[in-house]
Amino acid sequence: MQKRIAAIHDISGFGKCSLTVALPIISAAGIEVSVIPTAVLSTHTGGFTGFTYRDLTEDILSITDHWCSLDLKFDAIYTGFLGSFEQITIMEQVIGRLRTDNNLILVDPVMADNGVLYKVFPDSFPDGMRRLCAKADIIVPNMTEAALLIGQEYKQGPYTREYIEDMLKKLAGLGPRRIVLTGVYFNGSQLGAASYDRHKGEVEYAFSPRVEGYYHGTGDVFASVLLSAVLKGFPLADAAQIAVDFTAQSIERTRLAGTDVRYGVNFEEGLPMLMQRLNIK
Ligand code: PXL
Repeated sequence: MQKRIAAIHDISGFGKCSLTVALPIISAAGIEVSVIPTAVLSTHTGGFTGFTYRDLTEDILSITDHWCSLDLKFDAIYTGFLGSFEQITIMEQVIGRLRTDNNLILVDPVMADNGVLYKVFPDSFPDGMRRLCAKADIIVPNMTEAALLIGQEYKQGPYTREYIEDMLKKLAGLGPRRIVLTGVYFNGSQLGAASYDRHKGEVEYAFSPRVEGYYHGTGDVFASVLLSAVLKGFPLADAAQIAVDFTAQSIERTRLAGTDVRYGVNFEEGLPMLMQRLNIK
């Protein structure tokens, strides 16, 4: 049967991130996506000034309740960028209402990058995010978000296996069974992700050649592919490799085109290859 995901992120009109990335990627994977927009912006907040920002905090629970009244069921709940601190508590309620015995809760704790918390969020945001992560089956933090979640100082790489594995275990200690940590590297030539499943007790790595430059929205591209592959039945480490490759190729395509890094990555031209890799006939 076709799978169905509830994606709960902002919609930034321009700049390819959150819902404008999650929708096309998950749909291309042959999975139905329903959305709850957390905020509507003219662009994302990374590098643009003067963006519009409409907070939709008040709509989230009404949308959820309407869905519940229709008895809609979701194979996964996928949360990303939240429009306000209050939305963290609301997201816990949404998860409480939409959770079933066998659906998957993926929380992407979108809040920081490159060692700094996004300036739209208060300093207390990581505390709230830590509570939300405790409700998740899978979390996909980058290295900055991971450090904030476990209350550790952010360190730039290259990292050691010991450092990454210690971090993964501390993250699993927050509650989620499975962690996929992004932005992991042991040398200058490769970049990727580390996955950890608490039940298996095993850390697995997925790398791809590093592409220079900081491109926006890549975390959302990564998480959307990862979740699609997991719902398609791929083991977590294989799903992470598919997501690392797809994200790195999207970045490389964008770098070759010389596009403004704020405009997001050209993931669209990679979708046919992704569909093949996910075995979509
Ligand atoms: O890609 C993460 C993200 C999502 N949504 C908005 C953002 C960002 C990162 O800056 O600003 C609105």
